[in-house]
Amino acid sequence: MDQQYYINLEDEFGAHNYKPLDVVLNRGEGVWVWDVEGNKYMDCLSAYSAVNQGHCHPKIMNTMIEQARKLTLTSRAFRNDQLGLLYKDICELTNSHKVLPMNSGAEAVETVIKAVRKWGYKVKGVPRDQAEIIVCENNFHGRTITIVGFSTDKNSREGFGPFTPGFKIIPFGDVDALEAAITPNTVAFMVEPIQGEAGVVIPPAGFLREAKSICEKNNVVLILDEIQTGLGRTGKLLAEEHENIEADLTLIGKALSGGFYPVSAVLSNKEVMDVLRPGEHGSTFGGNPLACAVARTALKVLVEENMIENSAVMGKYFKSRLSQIKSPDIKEVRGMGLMIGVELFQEAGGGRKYCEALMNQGLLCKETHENIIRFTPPLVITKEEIDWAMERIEHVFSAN
Ligand code: IF1
Repeated sequence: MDQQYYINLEDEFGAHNYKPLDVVLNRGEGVWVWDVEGNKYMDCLSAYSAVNQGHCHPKIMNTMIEQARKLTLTSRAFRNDQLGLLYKDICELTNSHKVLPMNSGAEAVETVIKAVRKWGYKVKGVPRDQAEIIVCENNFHGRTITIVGFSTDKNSREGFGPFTPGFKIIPFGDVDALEAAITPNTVAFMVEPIQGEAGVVIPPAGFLREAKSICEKNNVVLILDEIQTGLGRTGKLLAEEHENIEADLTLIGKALSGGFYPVSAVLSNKEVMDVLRPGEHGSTFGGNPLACAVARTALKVLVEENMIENSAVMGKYFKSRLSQIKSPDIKEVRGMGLMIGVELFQEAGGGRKYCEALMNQGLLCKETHENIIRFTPPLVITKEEIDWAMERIEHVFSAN
């Protein structure tokens, strides 16, 4: 079947909440994917950083198959032998004290909102139903009603109200605004170390460190959403390491399973988590043995196969090569590790055009906010593969 057949099926029977590039994929290996007609592409999106370990990593795949043969789901009504092992692995790797497993990133965000509110009432002494959480402009934390309620993006929010109260919005990277927004009812400040959807926006150096000290001073919980920046993407296991801090609560997801399966988790280095008692929170699939086994191997290969160091080294190389492109369309190249954004001038006519041209050259990436092209390949990418990509990227920028 040619691609059009599958595209027509999606158009006819599917919801139209996405506008994907017209490439229909059916196979992946490492940084490469193939479409149904056999064309090969380099994946420079990595499923929004969920396949940091590369497509169909053989060791993760093996674990998935082996565990699927044994036991997949018990619910949390009973225990399973993989859950405690995953907790231990995560805690040892990240220095956390407690882990709460969920499935999607949005669920991890919802979990943390519940936890810090409860902590506010039980521990901090905030009056009932008065808890406030501070978030940033241009945030992206997911798609649930509560989460889109504190989004500042029109598309994400418009038409979905009424929303959950209790959120205050400050400019990203502004410590003075953070300090000014804190009241006795503030329970938490939640922020992405680098804003992904906003267009790979890096805050001023020192922002997270200062935010941490302001939070500490005011007995406010610092929550870092590392669902996208975590697990090697920025060249460190967690992006917080660039500023030598530890958040009170950290959210991870996406690459926690290497893209095999939705697995997310809330990590806690403070006893906020202990306020959640039996019956107050959970999920049918959260912490299931298949998810835990897959996540354990996904973390293991990330570390053992030096993907985090590779992200740092290759990210630097990729960014420097991109910075050398001479094009009147490019306004800025920025990024950390293999989380790189190329911002175009308004006059360039939008990133979509470039993404389509790159697709025709065999390179898949995705624009964000019209004018920013994101390059976030799997962390297993080699120098030769970046050179291959750069030939195509340079060609497309010189042709336009
Ligand atoms: C879509 C972007 C990436 C996230 C952070 C929580 C979540 C995400 C920092 C929710 C999810 C996604 C979802 C995806 C597009 C995407 C994205 F373009 F919006 F910014 F990754 F780059 N926190 N990010 O980035 O996690 O519930 O989806 O598992 O199509 O909505 P989720």
